[in-house]
Amino acid sequence: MKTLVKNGTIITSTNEFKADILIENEKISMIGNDLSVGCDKVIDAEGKYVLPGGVDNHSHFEALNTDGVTTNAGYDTTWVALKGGTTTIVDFCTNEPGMNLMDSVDYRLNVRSKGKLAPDMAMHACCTDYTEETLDEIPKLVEFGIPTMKLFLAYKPTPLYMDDYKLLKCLKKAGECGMTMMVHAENPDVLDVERNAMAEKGCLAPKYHYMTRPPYGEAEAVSRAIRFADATDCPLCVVHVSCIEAAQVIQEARAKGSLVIGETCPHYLVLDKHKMDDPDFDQACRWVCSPALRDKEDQEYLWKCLNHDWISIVGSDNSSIPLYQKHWGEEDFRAIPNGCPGAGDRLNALWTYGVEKGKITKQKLVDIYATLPAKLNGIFPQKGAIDIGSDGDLVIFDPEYKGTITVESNPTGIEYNVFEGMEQIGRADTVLLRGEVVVENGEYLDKPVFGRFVPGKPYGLAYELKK
Ligand code: DUC
Ligand code: ZN
Ligand code: ZN
Ligand code: ZN
Repeated sequence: MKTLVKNGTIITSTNEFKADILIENEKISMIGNDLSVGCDKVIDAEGKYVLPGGVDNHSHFEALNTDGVTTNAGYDTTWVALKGGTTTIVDFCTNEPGMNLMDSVDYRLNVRSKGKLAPDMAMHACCTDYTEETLDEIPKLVEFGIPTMKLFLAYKPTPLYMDDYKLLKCLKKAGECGMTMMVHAENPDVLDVERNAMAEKGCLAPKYHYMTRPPYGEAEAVSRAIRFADATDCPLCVVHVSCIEAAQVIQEARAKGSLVIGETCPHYLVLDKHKMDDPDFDQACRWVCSPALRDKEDQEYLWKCLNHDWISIVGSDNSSIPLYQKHWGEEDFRAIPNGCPGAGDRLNALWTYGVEKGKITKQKLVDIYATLPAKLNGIFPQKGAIDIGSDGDLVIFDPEYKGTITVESNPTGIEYNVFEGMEQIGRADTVLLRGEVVVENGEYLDKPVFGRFVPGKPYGLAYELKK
C-alpha cells in the first residue's frame, strides 16, 4: 500500500517547508519535491499544513477511579482523539481491583481495549494500589515497553494516595531502571484542611472545589517530588501543571539541571475557574478537575512557560466522565469525580488560542503536542516526527476552517464538551494513521478497529541528559 501526500506545507518541531510525502507499508519512505511514483492513493494537501500525528501524553479512556463503579466513556470512544488529530494516545493503566500492574496491563490490552482502539496507544502504568510487589514490577514494566508510571500524591486516604515513603521507594527503583516517574502533585493535607473547613461551614457547591485546592498546595508537592527525584536520580514528569506557583518550581529546578519535565493541559491554558461559579450544579460540575482550573494570569504564565520550555508538553488529561456520574450523589463538591474530557480538542485549542493569537509558533505547537510527548514516552521517532522511517501518521490541517466548538461538532464520547461555545480556527481535515486515511473532511471514517499498542524505550526524554 502506497499513499502520496502532495503539495502540503510540512511543519515539524523545527522547520516549515513545502514537500510531498510518500508512505509505504505504514512508514514514511520518501520526502521530497514533485515526487511521482505509482500510488494506491494520492492526497492533495495544497493550501494545508501537514503535521506529524499528535501524541497525547495523558488520557484516561477507561476509569481512573478504582471503586469499580465509576467509568469513563471507554476505549470505543478513542476515535474522538483521531478526529482531533491525535494518532497516538498514551493512556493510564491503573491497578484493576485486586490485580498487580503487569496483570492490569495485560487485562487492559487484551480484554478492555481489545477490538476497540481507534488510534495507536502507548501506556503509562498508574499505581493505585501500592504493595511491596510494586517495586519488583517496575523493571518488568520497563522491559514490557511501559517506561513511565504515575503516582498520586493526593487523594488521601484512598489507595491511590502515595505517601512519602512509597514515593521515595518507587523513585529509587525507577531511577535504576530507566523509568520516568510521573506525579499528580497536590499536598493532601492542605486539601484536607481546606476542604474540611469549607464543608463544616456547609459550603458544598462546585465552586468550593477550586477554593479548596490552592496553588501553594500544588507547588509544595511539586517541589517535594523534584527533591526526591533529584536525590534518587530518577527522571520526573509533573503532569497537569495548572498554576504559576507550580510552574515556577519546575522552571527553577530545570535551570539547576533537575531531570524534570512539565506537562500542562488545554483546559488550564484556555479556561478559568469561574466556570465553576454557575449556580446550576449540573453545569458547574463539568469543570471539576484536579488540580483545579485557575485564573487568567495562570493561563498567560503557562503559555509563557511553553515558549521557554519550562513546561514541555500539552496532554489532554481526557477523562470522559458522563454527567450522571459527575452528579450521582449529594450536591457536594467532594463527591464529584475529577476530570474533564478533551482528547479531541487539544490541537484546535493550541492552534486557535496559541498559534492564531501569536502566543506560540507552529513549530512550538508540533513540539508540545507531538514530538516531545513521543520523546518522553520513548516512542520517538516512530511517533511524533515526519521523517524517513517514522510511522505514516499525519494530520493535514486546514488553517482556513472557522467554527464554534459544540459537543456535536467536537465530540467527546459523552454529553458535554468543556470548551462548548468557544471559537475554533483551523481543524484536522484529513488524518492518516500508519498511511491509512481515518479522518476525511474533518469526519471520522469509522474504520474497523485499527489501533495498536506501541511499546516505549526507557529513559524517554531524559535519555540525552542521562548520557
Ligand atoms: N488526575 C488526573 O490526571 N486526571 C483526572 C483526575 C486526577 O486527579
Ligand atoms: Zn492527576
Ligand atoms: Zn492564581
Ligand atoms: Zn489524568
